Amino acid sequence: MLRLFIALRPPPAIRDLLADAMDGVPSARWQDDDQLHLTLRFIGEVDRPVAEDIAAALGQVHAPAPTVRIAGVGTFDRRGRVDTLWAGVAPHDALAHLHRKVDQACGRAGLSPEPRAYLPHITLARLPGSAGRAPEIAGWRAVHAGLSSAPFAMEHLVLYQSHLGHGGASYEPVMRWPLDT
Ligand code: 3AM
Repeated sequence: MLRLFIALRPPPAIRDLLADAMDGVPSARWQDDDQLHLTLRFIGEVDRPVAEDIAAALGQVHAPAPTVRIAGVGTFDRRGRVDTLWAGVAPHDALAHLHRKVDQACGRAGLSPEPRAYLPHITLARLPGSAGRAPEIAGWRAVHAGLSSAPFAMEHLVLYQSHLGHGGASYEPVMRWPLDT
């Protein structure tokens, strides 16, 4: 089985800007440079023939390469505790359009549509145990609220394989397709 997801990869200057926001929360497991991505669609575990159908369907996607900028930071909570720190991107329309196209391509490969609302973000850190870290997390959000970049284009759709390990996941780009520029 292959654990897959579809994402966009920010360019190096943007990854450097994001790395500058990776500080000030002692328990955070900050993402390495090669882990930084913007997820369009999480697929999960599929066997190889399904992966091949997904790749074939993604190869048929035609959509403009989204141009976005980094816009602030945020957090995801699970069961009342913050488990993810992320950077926002704006505007959302081009990403939502691409997300729909990718979701439709996944549908053609036999996957069900994504049930959750799509909130574009770039994960900066996982928090394995954030209990007692609320002041640091609030401080981090306040310091980086104005995080922003010039507009940049993400020109490739990337199919990633996720390898789960003890120190967190590593992400391997397995195929990529150019978007329209
Ligand atoms: O882009 P991020 O880092 O937010 O959280 C996981 C990561 O997203 C997400 O897929 C990306 C690559 O692992 N992910 C993992 N399991 C998931 C699930 N069951 C999931 N997204 C939705 N449902």
